[in-house]
Amino acid sequence: MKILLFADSHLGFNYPIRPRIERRRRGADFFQNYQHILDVAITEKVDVLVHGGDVFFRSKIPPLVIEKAYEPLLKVLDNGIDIFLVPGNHERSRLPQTPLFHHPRLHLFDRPRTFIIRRNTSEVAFGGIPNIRTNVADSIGRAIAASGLIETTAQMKVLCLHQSIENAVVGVQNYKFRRGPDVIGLNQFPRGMDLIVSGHIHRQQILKSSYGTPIIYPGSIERTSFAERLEEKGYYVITLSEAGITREFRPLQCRPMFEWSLPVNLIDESSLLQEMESKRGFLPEDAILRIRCASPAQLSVLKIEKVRRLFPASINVEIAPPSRIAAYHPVGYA
Ligand SMILES: [Mn+2]
Repeated sequence: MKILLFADSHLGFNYPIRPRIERRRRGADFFQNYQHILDVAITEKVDVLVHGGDVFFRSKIPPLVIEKAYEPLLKVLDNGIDIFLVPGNHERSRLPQTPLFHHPRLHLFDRPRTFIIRRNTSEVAFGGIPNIRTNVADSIGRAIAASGLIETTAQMKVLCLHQSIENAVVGVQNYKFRRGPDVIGLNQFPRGMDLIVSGHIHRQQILKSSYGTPIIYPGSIERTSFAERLEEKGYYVITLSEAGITREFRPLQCRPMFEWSLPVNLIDESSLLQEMESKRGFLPEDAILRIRCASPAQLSVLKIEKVRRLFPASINVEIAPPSRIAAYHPVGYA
């Protein structure tokens, strides 16, 4: 059985429906990679498509974005592909309703539950749990038991989640999740699972449970924050067979991110703008740029509209406060 696994598409991110100001936004990049993945699922005739959660960027989504996200799934379903959706934290563990949820090949983990997929002689059980927002360490055991995955008699068992798991790594500083109330311990997964897949962590990586089950994070399909600027983005194509599991990471096209730090000695507007002007030639034309101020004084003197005018319209520009002011938070998952 061939599975395509992706997660954290965050559709609706930087996708204003009626923008007050016309400028390049990043929202279309997310839809583009999303559509690319659905096209691959169809052309490579996968059996199953798993979305590990955070389909959408937030829980209140404009109807247009909901429609744009769900509409292309119908073609996937009509090609005989089963789709599994794990509600993530960004959709508050619930996805917006759609008539698609009544399609016999669309399987939603709206509560802990298990679906069995049969292809020729093989039989794979997919158990899943919607995102548990607090105290997952306490409740994950009960949730897995409630899913019915443990006692199913299918040949192979896949567990689908949207959670932080012990030893997962995020961010440019390689922050590593240790055990805690909101983290699942590697010894909390039951024996007898063949594969565990999860969304939530935006960096693609593979962990192993205490029983040796591979845990695959496909990562997000685009960079949602600068903490992900060094990460390759993509999805997995996985085959399950009696001989075992093979997996292949496929990269997606992503726009490059740059962070500039302004020299601390510059404080007046014109010398700051001049500094940016002298460096802009080093950027590729599809860059996403963050300009980091060295002091609160620089931040107060810079006007974003003026700064944006220095760069080609194809480059996204934002200004950030001095990094010591912003409290450190392990973004790069969310
Ligand atoms: Mn996410």
